[in-house]
Amino acid sequence: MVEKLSPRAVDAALARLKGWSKVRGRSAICKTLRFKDFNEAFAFMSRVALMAEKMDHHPEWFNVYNRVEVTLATHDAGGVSERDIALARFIDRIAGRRAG
Ligand code: H2B
Repeated sequence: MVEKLSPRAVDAALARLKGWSKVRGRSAICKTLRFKDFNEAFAFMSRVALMAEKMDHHPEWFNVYNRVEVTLATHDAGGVSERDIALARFIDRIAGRRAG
């Protein structure tokens, strides 16, 4: 069973990620990414979806055209765990320079 990280550990992890912040009122982290167009946004989502399946760890997300809002939390742990940090790191790595 994966452990929920302490608020301090979440802060420490956020400092090493790009553009992620804490969600108010719950233990979760979020980031909004913007792409050139829907095609790029959806390509990004497809890559994340494949990784999410591989990790058995799935994002909460919302897409409108070129914007993707991603929220990560580990439902089984009731908050942010190392799995969310790992997925966030993957997202930062594949999102490239354009998305921020
Ligand atoms: N994704 C996320 N974000 N949190 C979870 O706790 C989780 C998941 N649990 N994906 C997985 C699936 C679980 O429901 C399955 C049964 O392994």
